[in-house]
Amino acid sequence: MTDSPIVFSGMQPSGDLHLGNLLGALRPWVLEQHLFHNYFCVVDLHALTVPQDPLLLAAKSRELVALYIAAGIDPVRSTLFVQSHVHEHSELAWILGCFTPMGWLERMTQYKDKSRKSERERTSSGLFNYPVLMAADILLYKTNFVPVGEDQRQHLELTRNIANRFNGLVGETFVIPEPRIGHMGAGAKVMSLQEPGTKMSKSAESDAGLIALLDPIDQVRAKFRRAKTDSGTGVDLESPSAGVANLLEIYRALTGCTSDTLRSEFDGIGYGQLKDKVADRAIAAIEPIQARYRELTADPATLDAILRRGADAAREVAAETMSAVQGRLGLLPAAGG
Ligand code: AQP
Repeated sequence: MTDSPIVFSGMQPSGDLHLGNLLGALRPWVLEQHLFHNYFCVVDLHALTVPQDPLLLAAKSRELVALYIAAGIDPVRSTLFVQSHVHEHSELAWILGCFTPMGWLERMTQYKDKSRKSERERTSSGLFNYPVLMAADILLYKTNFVPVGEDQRQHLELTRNIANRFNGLVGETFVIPEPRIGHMGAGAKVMSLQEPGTKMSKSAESDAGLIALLDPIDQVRAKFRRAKTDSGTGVDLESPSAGVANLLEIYRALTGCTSDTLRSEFDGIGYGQLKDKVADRAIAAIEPIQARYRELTADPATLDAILRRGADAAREVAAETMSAVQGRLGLLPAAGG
C-alpha cells in the first residue's frame, strides 16, 4: 500500500453533511479507498472562515469523523485526522500565500459567491485565503489525486498553479496533484431540491432543499416530495427542467444505472412517482449510515483513538514536507532540530 498513489481530501465541519457531500465526495472516497494510500481530513480550520459557534464546531467535527466511518471509510486503511491537529497545515499555508498573487485569489468564484452574501467589511481575509490553505492541505502529503465535487475544480487548479509556481521559483518541491471529479459517474454536482439552479450546500439559508445524512427518514421523504419540478405532468427525458434533471441525476448517482435504464424506468412517469423512487434509493443509502453512526457515537473513546493515530501518521509526512520547504527557502532549522 505504501507504493500506492496518494489521495487527500477533506470536508468542513461547518454544518450538516448532505447528499451532495456524499455523492460528490464521500462515496467515491469509500469506493476507491482500496486503490490508494488515503488521507481524509476534517478541515476545521477552513470552517473558521465564517463565524462558528465553538461548541457546535467541536460537536460537528466529531460528527463528521463518525460519518466518514459510518459511510464506509476504513480507519485502518485510511488516515483519518483533524486538520488543526497538524500545525504544518497553517505553516505551509502562510508560506504558499507568499507565492500566490492576489489576482489569482480574486478570480475564485466561491469567494465571490460567499463574500457577496455578507458585506465586504465583514468578510474575513480567511475566506479570501481559503484556497491557499486548501493547497497546503493537499501539497503536504505529496498527493497524487484529490477526489472532490465539481465545485472544487477551480480551487484544485489553483493548487496546481501555486505548486508549479513554487517549484519553478525555488526548485522542485511539490508533487502536482490531479483532480478526481465525477469519475464515478453522476453526482459531482448535486443541486438544491428547492433551488435547482444552485448547488446543495451546508450554508444554504434554508434546509428545505438539502437532504442531511442525519435527517429523520420521514423528513427525507417529505423533502423529496416537496422538491421543485415544473408545471408539466410527467418526466420528459428529452428536455427535463432543472429540478427534474437534478432528481434524475441523484437517482443515477445512487444506483449507477445507465441512460437506457433511466429511460425505461422514468420516461413519461408522473412527478410524484419520480420523487418516491428517488426518495426510496436515497433512504436505502442513508439508513445504514445512520445506524452505524449511532453505534460509533456511543463509543467516543474509540473515535478519539482513531483521531490520535491519524494525526500521528499525518504529522510524520507533513513534517517531512515542511522541512523540505524550509530548506528550499533558507529558513533555519530550529536549534536541536
Ligand atoms: N452539491 C454538491 N454536489 C456534489 N459535491 C459536493 N460537495 C459539496 N457540495 C456538493 C463536495 O463535498 C466535499 C466537501 O465540501 P466542503 O465541506 O469542503 O464544503 P463545500 O464544498 O463548500 O460544501 P458545502 O456543503 O457547500 O459547504 P459550505 O456551505 O460550508 O461551504 C467537497 O469535495 C465538495 O466538492
